[in-house]
Amino acid sequence: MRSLRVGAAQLGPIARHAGRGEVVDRLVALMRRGSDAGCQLVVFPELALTTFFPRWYLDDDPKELDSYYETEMPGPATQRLFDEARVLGVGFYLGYAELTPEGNRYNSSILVERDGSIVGRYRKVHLPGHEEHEPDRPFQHLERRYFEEGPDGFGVWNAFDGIVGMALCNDRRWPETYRVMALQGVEMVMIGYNTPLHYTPDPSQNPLQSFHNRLVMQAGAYQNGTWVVGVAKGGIEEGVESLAQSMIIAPSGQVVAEAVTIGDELVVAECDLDWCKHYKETLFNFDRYRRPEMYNLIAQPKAEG
Ligand code: ING
Repeated sequence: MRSLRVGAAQLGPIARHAGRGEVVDRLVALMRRGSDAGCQLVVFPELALTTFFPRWYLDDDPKELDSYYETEMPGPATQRLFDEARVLGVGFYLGYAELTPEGNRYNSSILVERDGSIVGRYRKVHLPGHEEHEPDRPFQHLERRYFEEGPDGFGVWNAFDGIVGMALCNDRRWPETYRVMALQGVEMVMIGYNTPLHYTPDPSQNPLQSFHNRLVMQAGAYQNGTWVVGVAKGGIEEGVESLAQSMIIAPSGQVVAEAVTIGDELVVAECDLDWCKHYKETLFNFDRYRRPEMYNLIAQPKAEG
């Protein structure tokens, strides 16, 4: 049995002007709790170093906008987290806003092994929300203005004695996210998220946020025979109520552990990576049962215009 003890490190709100130091203190505290609980891996949320800044139109204050991005990873404020990982022998997934030397801006995550080395990096493929300022909204969701769509697709990495992959927030709602990684043998998908409870384009979805969160991650796990670790930044962040409900889901689709608060909380589960075989080698034996020649429409490029 290839057992991986995982900690879903849920965060409560991060204030608009919170310094990196106070945030990294919270991340280190959760990582230490993970270590004390015997975890080899701790999963943090999306944009885990700052408040969810795309909720505001920030073009009038480029200094503030730029302050939310990391130009180095690890950088001066985050080196401490990498050092702690190495000392404790605990790896981690961290969501953050990336500003590359070329000036590209991505909603990114990194995967760090137990020796503190960066194993992989992911840049969010599915960017929700809108591109232009919509002042009538109660709050903005300007990810499509402040990030570019990730150009690298969905990769997997050999780490933690298994095959692991990363996604971010809205990605979890798209079945292709899990399937592309499952076709590469993924056994655990890590997904950080910031999900407001209010969805301005269709408020009828508001009471269904919790149901939809579970639905998509449980389906993704079961239909691809993979573990899924979903980790929220939840609670009321700068006045916006955000879904918590971090959870760890088995390849069967069963929720094996979930958060019970809307603040900083560590949710721990023993994940047997060999459990994936029960589904990958039976119902979802892709080589035997999949009919890609019947699925061409799914991968057709979008019509121009
Ligand atoms: N957030 C949201 C998500 O997909 C959203 C977008 C907001 C969807 C509110 C539904 C309701 O969970 C991110 N960051 O992708």
